Amino acid sequence: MIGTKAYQERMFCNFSLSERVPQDHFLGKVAEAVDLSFCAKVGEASLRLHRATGYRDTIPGFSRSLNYRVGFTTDTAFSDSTAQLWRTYDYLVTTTDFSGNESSPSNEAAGIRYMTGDANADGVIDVGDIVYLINYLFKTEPAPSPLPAGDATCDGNVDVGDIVYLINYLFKGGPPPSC
Ligand SMILES: [Ca+2]
Ligand SMILES: [Ca+2]
Repeated sequence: MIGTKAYQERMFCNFSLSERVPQDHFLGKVAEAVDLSFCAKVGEASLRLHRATGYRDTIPGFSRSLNYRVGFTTDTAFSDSTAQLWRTYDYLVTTTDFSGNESSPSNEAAGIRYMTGDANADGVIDVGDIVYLINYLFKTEPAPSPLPAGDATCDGNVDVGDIVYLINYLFKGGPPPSC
């Protein structure tokens, strides 16, 4: 109607995403999808979130800007397929409603893209990773970092089964680590 100004609700005026990020949230393996389901909790459907946007830099403390934006998703997961292997990034996540209002950013969280089975983090899976796991498990040498890089069996544990799995993969035609 002429002379009537449509009211545009600004849903994120008091919305702080950083208060909603779970304390134990860890971006972890950035080559895979980051779980963003905490952005829209059950019972808060009225927020009508449209998308989540990811920002990253290699130096903590960066500010949210287009220069650091790596992509967005309308799903409850975000994947940074451009992250370099074995490089640590710091990430921020924001959410945007259907009116284009972008929330305040989340807390920063560090993530590294690693290769499962590459326990010694040199970019290849070879006998060096078997030796590294033996030294970690039986000689108190340092653990793979992050630890899941040594979990060749993808069962959530790093143990002798991962050594056996890598031996089978490298020397007996077994399947590669696939998680
Ligand atoms: Ca390796
Ligand atoms: Ca394992």
